[in-house]
Amino acid sequence: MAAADSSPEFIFRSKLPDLTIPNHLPLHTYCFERISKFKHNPCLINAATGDIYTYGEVHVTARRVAAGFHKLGIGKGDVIMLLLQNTPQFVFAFLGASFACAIATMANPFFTPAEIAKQAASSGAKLIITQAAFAEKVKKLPQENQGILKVIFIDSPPEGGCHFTSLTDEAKEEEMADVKFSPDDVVALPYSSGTTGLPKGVMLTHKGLVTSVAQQVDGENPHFHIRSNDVVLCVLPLFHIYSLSSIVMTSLRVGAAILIVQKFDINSLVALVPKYRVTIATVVPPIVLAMVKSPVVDHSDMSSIRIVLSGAAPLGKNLEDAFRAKLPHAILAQGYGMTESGSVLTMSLALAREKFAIKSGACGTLMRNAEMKIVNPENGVSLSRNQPGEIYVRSPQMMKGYLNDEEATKGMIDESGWLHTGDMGLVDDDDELFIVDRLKELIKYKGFQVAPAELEGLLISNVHIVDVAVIPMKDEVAGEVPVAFIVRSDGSNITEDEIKQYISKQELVLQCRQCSKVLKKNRLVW
Ligand code: 4UW
Repeated sequence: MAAADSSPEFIFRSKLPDLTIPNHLPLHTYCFERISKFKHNPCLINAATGDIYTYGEVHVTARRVAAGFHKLGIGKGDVIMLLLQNTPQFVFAFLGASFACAIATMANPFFTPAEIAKQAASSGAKLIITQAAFAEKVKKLPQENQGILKVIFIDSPPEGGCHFTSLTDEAKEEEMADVKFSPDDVVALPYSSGTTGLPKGVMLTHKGLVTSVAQQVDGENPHFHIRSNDVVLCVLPLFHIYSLSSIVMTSLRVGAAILIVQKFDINSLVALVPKYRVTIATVVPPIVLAMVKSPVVDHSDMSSIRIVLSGAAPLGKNLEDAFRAKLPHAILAQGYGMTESGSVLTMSLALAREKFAIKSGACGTLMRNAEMKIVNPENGVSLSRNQPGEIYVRSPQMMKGYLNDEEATKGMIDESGWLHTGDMGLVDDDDELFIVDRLKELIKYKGFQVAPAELEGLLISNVHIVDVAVIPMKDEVAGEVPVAFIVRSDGSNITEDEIKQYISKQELVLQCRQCSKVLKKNRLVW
């Protein structure tokens, strides 16, 4: 809604001074700018194998991957799908794509084949990098998806398949293509449903991501003070922008070690923390809950943890207080972000080098070099402090837009450049943001997005169903779970169980990006 013309604008800014951000640089150049200071320090630690890669090794490997992409014919603007759990190869491939001026689209490997196929087609992916565990899903990609040149496996490829080492072993760093770079080039293409509808490709540029990382860790008094001797837990999935930006890119910039963990399990977590002396745990509310509830935490050495950062979903004040009572030596802080906003928007200033006092329940304070407004959703009037309204933000870190969807882009970013988050919040007298509600159609299951429209689309395609509405329901462990209200078609007696079974056996049908034709089931041969 447009702001009412005559009313005053209340624009909030960070409590920290703005920065000069080198967002003319490519993302990889910015991240590795200070590498000479920590070339021999650990960069990636693979918790599954114990393998450690130094900064020097990660830098060389990423450049070799970029050269390997070039040899495969993947170049500027080409899309590479990363269908991976958390592994060092995810980071090599993401950085390799950045060096090659290509675009990484990250997909949840636990998606159904239909969801993977949709993202591969919509993004126009030319290459898929995955694991043997997901080979069957990738095989089910339709043969009509001609754009896909190759599937590469980071572990055991199926017969005739290609291994990740073929990228790095057969190419030398010097063989990287000489590409013409622009800061507005897209480097990451995560998918998000935003405020409405189906998942869409979110175009995040080098400039936007450099800005976002700088807003967090640069300056005399960094908002998020990560140090080169920190060990940062990376258990949140790398395909989500929270993990990629606020764990990986921030750590790379400052030279911290990133402990890559494939899957959250409280028992392995309490073993990993003392083993690697984890200092920063970046988590989502269900992990905070598990840490509070689990008795194993009481008997484990958690003394190395100095920061726990929670975000991606609401963290209740009671849970925050219970966590502080359990791990009093650690700073528990919240951040709030969104895929479309190029990630983090607000973060607790308890994480700054020179800390500020914070309140339980607050989602932090606006990042530097950004503006925020709180707007009455009924009449578009900008509100002053302590009044709840829709959160609008404007900053160079925001997305360039949705891929091939101008209309949806216009629905999210208005003509004055304000991004309408679809979240309701208020800014208090100390500049802290409190999120109070959500206006948009989005369900957050354990911090993961579930688009109601996607579930509704699946349900309505069943002949026994004539109408459906999917909404979130509060859940103590997951935060929210989807609940569907269904109107059966005349004469149908379909049961709840039959509907659940129908959902679990989804048909593989997708829209072809080029011709909008519906493609039928088929197989891709590699
Ligand atoms: N409290 C309440 C929160 C909160 C929240 C998000 O999946 P997306 O698109 O994106 C994210 C990104 C989170 C994030 C990124 C970087 C970062 O440093 C950080 O700090 C911890 C967090 O979640 O979902 C966006 C939607 O998720 C909800 C909110 O509705 C938002 O629009 N959300 N964070 N702290 N709700």
